[in-house]
Amino acid sequence: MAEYQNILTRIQVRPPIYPGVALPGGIWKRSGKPFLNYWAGWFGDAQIGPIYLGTTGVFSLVFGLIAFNIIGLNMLASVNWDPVQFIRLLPWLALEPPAAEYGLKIPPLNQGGWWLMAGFFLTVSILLWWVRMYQRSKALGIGPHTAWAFASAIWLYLVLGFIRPLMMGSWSEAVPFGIFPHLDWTAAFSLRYGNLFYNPFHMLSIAFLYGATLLFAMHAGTILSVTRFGGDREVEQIVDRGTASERAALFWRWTMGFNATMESIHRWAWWCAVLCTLTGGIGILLTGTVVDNWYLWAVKHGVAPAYPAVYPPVVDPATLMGGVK
Ligand code: 07D
Ligand code: 07D
Repeated sequence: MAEYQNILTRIQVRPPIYPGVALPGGIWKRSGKPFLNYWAGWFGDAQIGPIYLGTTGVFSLVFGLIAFNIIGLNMLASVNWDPVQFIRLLPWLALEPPAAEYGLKIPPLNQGGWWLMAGFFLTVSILLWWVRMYQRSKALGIGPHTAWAFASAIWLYLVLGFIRPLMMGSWSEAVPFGIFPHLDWTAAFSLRYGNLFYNPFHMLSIAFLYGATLLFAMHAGTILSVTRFGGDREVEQIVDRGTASERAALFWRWTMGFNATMESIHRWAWWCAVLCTLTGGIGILLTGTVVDNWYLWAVKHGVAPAYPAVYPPVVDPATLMGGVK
């Protein structure tokens, strides 16, 4: 039925405006007068605000804005402060990390110093936002599951831009800021280290990425398919079995002989998502530090066949280049 095939929320939930439970004392209050918004109601809850920023929230935004400005102004400077070229060329503009010759030293501002500074502010901002998520879940008396999932993404981010460059002894190993430049970095990284496809942790990360997508499609599809029986009101369904939840479970048992439970599906999804960046970070950390060429590694361990002898032998590029190790 067409009415069940809409990407937008079909029911506008418009209860009386509610500011949330009373806050214990403290210097921070919730800010913003709450109001109902019709468009917000299409995507989620129609009520906007109030928001609780708190110390970590305010500082996270301040640090994030500083990083954003450093990156933006450097990009603007790179097109001679021309706003038209800035917008036209934005996807190609970059703030690059220092060159290899600087190692881990602090370079002049316009030779990577700005990159280092932007990275510092962005990292502090992201870490403060993590603390804020953790504290807000504690304050609400709920589990810190979202904070730990975010921590897994932060782990990959820190490996890419901080931990691995430290272990390699050079900031030049890190990712540049920029839309296409960071894609160029990703492709170059794979080529430099002998094809990331042969990195087993890249394989795991991909399996969890695909797994998370598949599970989300299955779960979201299942729940939407039983909204006509109230299945989207999951809490009630858990205590009040027999209708939507039961049908959702039976659908999968009849389709593939096994079904998740209302709880387990969320644990599966959480682990798939978290393990994607967790294994990914391990894979990146091993690259260049422990394994220099994933293709040669794969040949050595019987994963990939060696190129036939008719071709000249494969030479590890690390032995040819004046790298920074
Ligand atoms: C939908 C939630 C909203 C978030 C959005 C992203 C910025 C960046 C800053 C111009 C799902 C906001 C974007 C704040 C603007 C400047 C300086 C999340 C949603 C909409 N990437 N990546 C993108 C980041 C890495 C790779 C897009 C960040 C690694 C590939 C966007 C990081 C590698 C492709 C983006 C990061 C890598 C992308 C869409 C940090 C290996 C794409 C992201 C902090 C993992 C895709 C043009 C998205 C694209 C894409 C942001 C790291 C590979 C610009 C912030 C170094 C192959 N990346 N990325 O929707 O279209 O995420 O690129 O680590 O094809 Mg990336
Ligand atoms: C980046 C976590 C950090 C993000 C944070 C968010 C803000 C702003 C703003 C809301 C994404 C900060 C947010 C600052 C918010 C607003 C407005 C998560 C991030 C903290 N790969 N590959 C992966 C595939 C190839 C390469 C992972 C597929 C090639 C490199 C993933 C293919 C080469 C790296 C994956 C493929 C290559 C990866 C990323 C196919 C290029 C990584 C997981 C089909 C030629 C990263 C171990 C993720 C990794 C990674 C998928 C191919 C290079 C599973 C499907 C062979 C260098 N690749 N890849 O969740 O972990 O990222 O590798 O070809 O570093 Mg790959």
